[in-house]
Amino acid sequence: MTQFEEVSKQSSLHPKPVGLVLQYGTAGFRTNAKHLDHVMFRMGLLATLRSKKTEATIAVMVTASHNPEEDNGVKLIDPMGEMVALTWEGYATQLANAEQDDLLTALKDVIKKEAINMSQEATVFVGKDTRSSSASLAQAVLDGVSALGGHSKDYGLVTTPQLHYMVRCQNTQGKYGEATVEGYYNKLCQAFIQLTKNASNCTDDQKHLSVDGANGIGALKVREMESHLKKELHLSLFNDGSEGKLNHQCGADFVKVQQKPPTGMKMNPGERCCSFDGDADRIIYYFTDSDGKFHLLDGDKIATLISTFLKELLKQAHLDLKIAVVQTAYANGSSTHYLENTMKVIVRCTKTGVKHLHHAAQDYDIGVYFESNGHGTVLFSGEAEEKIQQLAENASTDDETKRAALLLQNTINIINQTVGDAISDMLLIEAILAIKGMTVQQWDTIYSDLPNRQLKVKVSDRRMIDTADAERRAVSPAGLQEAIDTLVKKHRQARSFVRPSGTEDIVRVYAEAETQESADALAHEVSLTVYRLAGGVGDEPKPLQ
Ligand code: 16G
Ligand code: MG
Repeated sequence: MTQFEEVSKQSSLHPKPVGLVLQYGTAGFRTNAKHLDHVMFRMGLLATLRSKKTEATIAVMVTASHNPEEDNGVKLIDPMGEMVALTWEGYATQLANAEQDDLLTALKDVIKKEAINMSQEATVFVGKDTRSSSASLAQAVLDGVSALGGHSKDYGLVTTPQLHYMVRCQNTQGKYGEATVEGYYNKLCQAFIQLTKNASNCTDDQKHLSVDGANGIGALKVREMESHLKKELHLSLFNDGSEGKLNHQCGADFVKVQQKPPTGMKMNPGERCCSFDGDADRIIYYFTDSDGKFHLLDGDKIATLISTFLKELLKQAHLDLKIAVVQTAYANGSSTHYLENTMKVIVRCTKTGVKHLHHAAQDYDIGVYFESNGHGTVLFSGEAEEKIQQLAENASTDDETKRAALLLQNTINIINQTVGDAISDMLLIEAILAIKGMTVQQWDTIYSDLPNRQLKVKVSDRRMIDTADAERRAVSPAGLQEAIDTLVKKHRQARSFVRPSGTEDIVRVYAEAETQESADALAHEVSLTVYRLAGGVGDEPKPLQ
């Protein structure tokens, strides 16, 4: 049987529902798990082609992140652990939407366009989250890989960032680390222990952190990692999947959007807590104070903490490296103001979606990128890593410089540079707080967030809304931006923008202002404008209570 006959035969076992159209969105395909079997098989095929093309290992992750348990999704991971290249997102959409009889034609089209040598070997890593649909969907991916004669390695249950990490390790011949989950824990935890070993300011109380695992894969992996941390960090794990439902009233997305604690978590006043999302590539910190007030430390606060720490170390090490923070339009205005005016670091704003931030962060010696929702990491250029290493190893370096260089070196090792990683970010944040002897309350007061509100508006076709300037301005429909500008002027310290969601069939509205009442009112007024100018469906948006 030829390769293509095999694909034909196998694909009939993963038939596409006629007429179903899906799009490879911001974070891959994502929809109800019932509609995804054929997509998974075809992503197995596509990943095999991508592996042949790049002559490297590629990975496929089965997850729908913070979406409800009934949904699932899939993302492709490129050789260095980054998101798959843009042109291949297009191929993914074409392949997923080809009707059953047209699949071979669509496949051959990719092979021709990319001039793929079909006799080249291919290897695909596969991972999945804890959703009940994930096992059979991951099997469909594996079937796709074998139909095209590719090799596969099934990592089973892993977090999304762990799979990104494995690919990078594999394709750099172990230079980045060992391509096993055990290797991942060893590298990160060793770095954590090295970073915190001289943190004399740190009391036992301060070594405690409560973690909301969103009832997902992150919870399993935190459990698995705990033994590697010895006594250096005491974790209390909640929403570990033993009772509650995945992402249901818990997890990083819930906490960030609702601005309240997750259910299922025991919180004492002042205690440091964090939430992961459903595939553990986002993290959010928070605490309640003695008056019961909830304090959220989101991606912007995390970026500020990390970049302050790095900047101090660079100064102590006398290293002249260019550091920048990359944010999106969702970044709280106070964070941008603080970073630019007090910390005096370069701040860049990109469109929403990890790939955009990641890309921009690559332009600097050190690029710290975080979305407010808690997805982020730090990228070091090859040259920056080399300079830091030389300094750490140079015998004539003086004590203070050497200490700073060693801390920088271990910071590099604790970070998963492929993508945002809740586990790695958590360890880095915990290490920084320990080294600085800083409480979560002190971290929180670095700057005060402007009150803000996010709302959704349902419209008949969200593509009617087009944006420019990193999504900060709407260029269509006509009149929308002018209307927003007029509304913003009615409030103090206000800002608002709208954008079509890349993951849901809705338009998102963001507003911030001097007071919560003002932010809520502005968000509502802008929602109404979107509803009226962009073809809202259902009831008109109501004012917030
Ligand atoms: C996805 C993106 C995230 C982005 C979010 C926006 C990745 C891995 N994740 O979760 O970066 O913030 O989508 O969703 O790229 P939205 O377009 O629905 O607002
Ligand atoms: Mg996620």
